[in-house]
Amino acid sequence: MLAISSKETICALATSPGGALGIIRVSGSHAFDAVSSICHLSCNTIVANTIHYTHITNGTEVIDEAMVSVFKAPHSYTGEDSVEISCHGSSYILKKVLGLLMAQGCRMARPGEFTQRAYLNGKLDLSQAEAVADLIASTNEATHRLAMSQLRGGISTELSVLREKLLKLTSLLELELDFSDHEDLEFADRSELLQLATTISGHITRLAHSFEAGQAIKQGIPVAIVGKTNVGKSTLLNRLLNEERAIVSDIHGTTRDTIEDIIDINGVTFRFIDTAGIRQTTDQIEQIGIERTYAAISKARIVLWLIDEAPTEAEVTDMISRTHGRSLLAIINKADKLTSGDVSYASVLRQPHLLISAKTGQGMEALQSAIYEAANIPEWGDGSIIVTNARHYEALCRASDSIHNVMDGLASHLSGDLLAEDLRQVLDILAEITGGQITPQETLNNIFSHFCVGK
Ligand SMILES: Nc1nc2c(ncn2[C@@H]2O[C@H](COP(=O)(O)OP(=O)(O)OP(=O)(O)O)[C@@H](O)[C@H]2O)c(=O)[nH]1
Ligand SMILES: [Mg+2]
Repeated sequence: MLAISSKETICALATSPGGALGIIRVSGSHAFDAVSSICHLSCNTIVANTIHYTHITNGTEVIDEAMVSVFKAPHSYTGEDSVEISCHGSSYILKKVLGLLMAQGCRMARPGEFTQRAYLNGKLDLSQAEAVADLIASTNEATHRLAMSQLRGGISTELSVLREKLLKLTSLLELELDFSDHEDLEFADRSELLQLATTISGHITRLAHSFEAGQAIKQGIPVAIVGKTNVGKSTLLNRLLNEERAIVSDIHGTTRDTIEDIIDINGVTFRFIDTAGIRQTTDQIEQIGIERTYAAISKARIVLWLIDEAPTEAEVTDMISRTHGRSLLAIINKADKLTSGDVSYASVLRQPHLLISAKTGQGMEALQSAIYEAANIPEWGDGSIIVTNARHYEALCRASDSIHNVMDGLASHLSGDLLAEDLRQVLDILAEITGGQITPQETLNNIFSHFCVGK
């Protein structure tokens, strides 16, 4: 079973060093006694969920003046008796207070141990516990919202909808099994069952596919800036970043290697990749740079194809085929130099395009909106769930395989009891995500080891 001894009382610094205040957390059955012995409070008898001013002392001298919050089980983050001591942020004080607590029998918490206890005590399911780590690591609006939605049970709710559908399918199958002797009785026919299984499979696939978007949002959506040499790719990167990040010159082939940097647009992080200009070359190094440009295209979700003259039909076809499966935005640069007599690009490009001047900044707002739109970020609040966690994704892929087995079995008239076994497997796999299923200790250790100490 889940082997974690909550008899051990743990303590740790919950805040980053260097701040004005430092908060020390203590949790476990001995927490009240331990804290009471280092200050002038009697945590066992004071009213739960209250905060108190006190002196932390080693018995002979006062170490700090502190505020102590007392939470009685089960009404605490961990579900155990817990105390939070807000001290002054001095590293000397904090070390000293932790030392006093350890002298009272507490031990230092491992990374994520407070949250692990919260999970084991049923305060959070596993996916919510994982969301806590994401919430702490969130750096912008998008990652914050994803973590918050998961913490508030977004994926758990979605999975319980799936579970309902799976249980319905299971019960229909069982009905078939129960009455299989009565050949004259009609039950949900197999095509109906297959239809239900297909809906479930679609639902699982949709969730699994959202992982790619989730990963992109977490790590920054990759946007490759590509095109021929000298079209102004590096100028565009610098303009977007508002700094002279890449070298700009009128010499063709200035950029030899990819250059990356991140920019937030509407609260979402985009990772822009300036690349070596595409042209025929005998220069070996430049050729390697161009290979990297193609590699950047294959890893990008959005490709900004910069041009400063009308491309040929062949060039358009080549770019469309290279960017298959990604959002391609054709961008005509150097608008400041264009005259109304210039070539009509529209017919050649075969797709919508934007007109900008990386040099003067013309069209940049429209470009940023187009990039945001191309990222296809689900509207917040429309209820769509985005999977951001690799463990959840891996489980969803396995669940998808198993539901496909069910579908194949239904199509090939496999016996009901074998089908029921596959269905049970799908249910078990989905339960792994929220931790409803007994989760192996190794998996738990792996999940919580990625937390910071004190959480
Ligand atoms: N008039 C005008 N010139 C521009 C504009 N954008 C870039 N340029 C100029 O075009 C030249 C090439 O710009 P770069 O940004 O180095 O072009 P690049 O596409 O990165 O070129 P490579 O790195 O060689 O592939 C520079 O002289 C820029 O000043 C623009 O919007 N208008
Ligand atoms: Mg360049």
